[in-house]
Order: sequence, then structure tokens, then C-alpha cells
Amino acid sequence: MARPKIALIGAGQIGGTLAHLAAMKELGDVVLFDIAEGTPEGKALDIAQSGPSEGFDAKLKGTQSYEDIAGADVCIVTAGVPRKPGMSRDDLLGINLKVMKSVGEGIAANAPDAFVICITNPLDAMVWALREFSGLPHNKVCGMAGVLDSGRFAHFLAEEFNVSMRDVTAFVLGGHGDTMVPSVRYSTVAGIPLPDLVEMGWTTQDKLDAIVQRTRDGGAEIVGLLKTGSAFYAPATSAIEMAEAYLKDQKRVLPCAAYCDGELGVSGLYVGVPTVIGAGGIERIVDINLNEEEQAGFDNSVNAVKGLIEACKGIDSSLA
Ligand code: A3D
Repeated sequence: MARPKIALIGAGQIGGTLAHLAAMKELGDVVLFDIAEGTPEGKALDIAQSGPSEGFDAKLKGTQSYEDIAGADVCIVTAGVPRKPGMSRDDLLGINLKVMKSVGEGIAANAPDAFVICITNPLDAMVWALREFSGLPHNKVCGMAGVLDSGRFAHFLAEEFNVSMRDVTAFVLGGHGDTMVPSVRYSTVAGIPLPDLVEMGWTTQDKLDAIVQRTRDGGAEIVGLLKTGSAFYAPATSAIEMAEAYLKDQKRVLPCAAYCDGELGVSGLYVGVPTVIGAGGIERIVDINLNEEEQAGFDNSVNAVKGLIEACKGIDSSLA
């Protein structure tokens, strides 16, 4: 059986890391596409030359031609620009919307059966626009943010409790922005919900509130430290987890930006919700119950995403 084909649209910091991880995990052959001449070719060659030491069987190719992504099983989109210090994700909207148009058309023409994972920011609006431009089915187009935001939350919790990260299940809902909703009630250590751990004296409510806020600011904290761009190792790992769930039909329960059609009270847009990812793409949205406070936070986040989508429609009349 032929190896799966993974197309990475954008061969920058995340794209290069995605290629390395996909090869090391032998998820399939990798095509790196970028408009910057030489960058995808150079990264493909560099990573291919790590094969003898790492011992993986995967072909890597760099290209400026969309024809080379033909028949891809998975497309992961990072094309566009990242944040610099002082910028919000929303500041990227105008420039990255134009990029989504060319990428959506390129995928539609060459890899219409692919499972598409968008990472480009502002995430929830860009994945919506990418789906509109590509015309692919909603269940085959999603956005990566929830796995990353939940990973950040889990990391901070594991540090606070001094326990293995493997035993922390954290869960972040809503849009990938300042309004995201780290869910305290649905996050656990070995099945014990966080409010119980506060009662048990493992932490205080104040410390937990600070961890929730640090999770919301997790991207900005790294932008502030790096100064030249945004996070890329954990974003790449998170998207690879989603791609693997699709390619291996794992039926993983992962939070991601998925198209909601009534679930959690949301219709007609992409927002971070718990999903089941398997061979059918986004096979199911887990329609969880939210309490009053969680619902208010989620609604606030949904409204922020709606505002960005309206802004997209204002910029590109074909989306209206
Ligand atoms: P960067 O290293 O700049 O890579 C982006 C690449 O896109 C560059 O190599 C560009 O040449 C390329 N590019 C630009 N326009 C096009 C085009 N039209 N077609 C093909 N390639 C193009 O950025 P990065 O890899 O650090 O980040 C990529 C995106 O991911 C940015 O928008 C970030 O804001 C976003 N991001 C999202 C998350 C989420 O959790 C959602 C996390 C981190 C970064």
C-alpha cells in the first residue's frame, strides 16, 4: 500500500517542524509548499538528510507548485504571517485572508479529498474562510488551537501539582484568542476535577485563576520571549496529533475549531469545541452541557469569532 501523502502549505517555523515530526513518526511522504523560493526545498532536503540517523522511511519534497500536492491525504495550512510583539492575532486578519483564498483554491484544485487542518491566525476566522474558499465538506476542514491551548493549560497544571503531564486532562473551549474558555470543571488530574483538587488543598482558587489567565495569554507570553515570531514546536505537535488521529482512524476526542451546526448553541461558524477525529474527519462534535458561567464565557468567545467573520466579509465580498 502506498504511503499517505501529507501536504504542508507554508514551510515556515511551524511548517518545517511539522515536516520533521511527520517524517520521524512515519506518518507518510511529505510535500512542503511555500511561495518563498528555496525555503521548502531547503527544509525538505535538510530533514531528509536526518533520515539515516533517525531511521525513518519518508520522502520529502519542497515546492512552489500546487500541482505537487495532488492527491494529498492531509493538508496542514500555516501559510501567512505570524504575530510580532504588540500584535494581536486579529491584527493578522487582512493579510492572512488573502493567503487563505489562494490556499483554498490550490487545495480545491489539487487535493479535494484531503483532511485539512488550518493553523493560520486568527484561527477561527481563517478556518471558516479557508473552508469557504475551498468548498470542501465542513467535516473535512478544521482548525488547530484547542489541542495547543489545552496542552498549555495541562502543562501549567502539572507544574502546579507536581504530577506527570500524562495524568492531566485539560480542556479549552471557544475561539483561539483572548476570550478562550479554559474549562476548570472538565479538566482533571487522573479523573479528579480541578474544583475537587482545590477543596482537597492541592491548590488555591487564586492560583487556579492565575493558571487559567496564563493559559489565555500563553501565545503572547511566547511571542514576548521570542520577539521575532510566535510559538511553533507545540503548535506543530498539536496538529500532528490531529493528523495522526485522521490517518489512523483513532477516533481521538480532541478539542479543535470545528464547524458547528447547532451544537453548543452555535450555528454556521467555526469555534473550538470537543470533537471526535477519525477516518471520517470531524466525525462528531461532543455536545457538552455548560453551566451558566461557562456558557457566558463561551458565548462571549463565539461573539468575538462572529465579529472576525463579519470583518472577513467586509474585506472580501465573495464571502458575504
Ligand atoms: P512563518 O514562520 O512566518 O511561516 C509562514 C510561512 O508562510 C512563510 O514561510 C511564508 O513564506 C509562507 N507564506 C506566506 N504567504 C503564503 C502563500 N500565499 N502561500 C504559501 N505560503 C505562504 O510563521 P509560523 O510558521 O510561525 O506561523 C504560521 C501561522 O500560524 C501564523 O499565522 C501564526 O499566527 C499561526 N499560529 C497559530 C497558532 C494556533 O494555535 C492557531 C499557533 C502558532 C502560530
